[in-house]
Amino acid sequence: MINDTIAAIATPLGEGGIGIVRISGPEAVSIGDQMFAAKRGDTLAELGTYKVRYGRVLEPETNRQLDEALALVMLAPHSYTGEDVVEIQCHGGVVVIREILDLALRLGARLAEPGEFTKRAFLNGRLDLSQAEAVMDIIQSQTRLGLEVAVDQLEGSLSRRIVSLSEHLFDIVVRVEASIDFPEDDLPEILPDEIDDVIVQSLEELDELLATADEGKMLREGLRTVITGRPNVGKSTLLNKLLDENRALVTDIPGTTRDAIEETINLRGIPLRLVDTAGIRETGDVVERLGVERSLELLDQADLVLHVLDRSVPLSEDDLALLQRTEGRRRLILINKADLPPVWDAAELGELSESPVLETSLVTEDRQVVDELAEAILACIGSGRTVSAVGSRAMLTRARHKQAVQNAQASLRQALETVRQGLPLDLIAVDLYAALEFLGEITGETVRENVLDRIFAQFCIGK
Ligand SMILES: Nc1nc2c(ncn2[C@@H]2O[C@H](COP(=O)(O)OP(=O)(O)OP(=O)(O)O)[C@@H](O)[C@H]2O)c(=O)[nH]1
Ligand SMILES: [Mg+2]
Repeated sequence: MINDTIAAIATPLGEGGIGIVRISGPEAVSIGDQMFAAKRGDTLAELGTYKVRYGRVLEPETNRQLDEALALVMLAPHSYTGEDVVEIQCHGGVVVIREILDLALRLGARLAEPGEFTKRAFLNGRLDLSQAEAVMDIIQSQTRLGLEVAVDQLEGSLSRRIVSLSEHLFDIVVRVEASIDFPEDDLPEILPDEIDDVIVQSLEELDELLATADEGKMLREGLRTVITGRPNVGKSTLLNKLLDENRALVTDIPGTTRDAIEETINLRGIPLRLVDTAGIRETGDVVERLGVERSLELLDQADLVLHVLDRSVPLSEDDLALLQRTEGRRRLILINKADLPPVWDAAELGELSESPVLETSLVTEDRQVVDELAEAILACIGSGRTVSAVGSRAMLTRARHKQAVQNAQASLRQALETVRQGLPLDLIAVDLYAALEFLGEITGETVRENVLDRIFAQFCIGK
């Protein structure tokens, strides 16, 4: 049972029109009454739920006024947290809002931990875990498409799928158990074929969900896209082109870029976190060498590699060695400077050119080049096809979801094998229960406290 009252600043700290201090818990209204005096003279306790008052925030110790504000009352259970909530909407200044929060804390509230309001909403059954996660995804969404997926998840798109699947499985478990417990009864015995069907169907549905995981993660976190290649091939030119802005320095001197430069672009709904890096080469220059080391580290962490080559100078061992380093990764090879006379062609890449290859010239003003690049990148990440069909489809947006689905599948496969080998039914029940437990992790039904803490710790303060 939650019995303390928490408070936090719910708006970003900075200067703005309004700032909100949110108080939630059994003492929220009484704390609110001790710090807020309504112009009308009535108390928040008298007010009732979903009511607002204009008035003054007063420090009871000194009777000094801290600000003019609105106080909003939302009583349990019909509030975000499911508890009594008071929101003080004051002027949005750093000092004023901190003073008001401090006052609430002096009056008995405890400073909320990150995500604690949402955690309470979850513990009070207002949201399930995947919906709680969606709240954070809405706040952090980087593109409209990412936002839509998050909103659908908040509305229960993923939960509904998981719950209906679980119900099917649970129904089977119940009947399996009945036939174990009362083998002599006249209960319609469950046939192995029927169990087989349900498991196969569940496995298929979970496969469908799993197929959304890469894209879901991509929409939420963006794709770490590292631009690599030898010096002077046009990496920074590529970054600028995709950004449509002269963000990175471009010169004809090899070794221009030293520090990695990161910018996010929206590629048809997918946030691409583009990193332009120092060109890779052996160098005696200390600063450049540090840049090269950093480039290689970034390259190894990339979700997508854009490897730029220069067609106007001979292909070198360095190019090939670097290409080998990212072999098998999600990669697009850009053969640049197609406007200049070529000194080699794509066939020389041999097997390495099994990655998608695009010949291009990045110096043209032609915007079509950007479209071609976008198409090539989308094709490379296997997107576009599914993204456009996202609709209100359930998606797995986190590694946690994916893991749970995979674990559930493993248990189901185990159960299936048991059925097919004609082994005793109680063995099936164990695996079906395990599968249900894994699925329950997604909605939070069976999740452990430490996992919960980890999830909510990623939230912002005041949410
Ligand atoms: N002709 C031609 N020149 C290009 C093209 N793309 C880039 N360049 C030129 O190539 C030179 C190097 O471009 P950058 O973008 O600075 O190359 P980089 O790969 O970032 O180089 P480093 O930062 O030194 O590793 C510049 O003079 C660009 O204008 C192209 O398609 N055609
Ligand atoms: Mg550069």
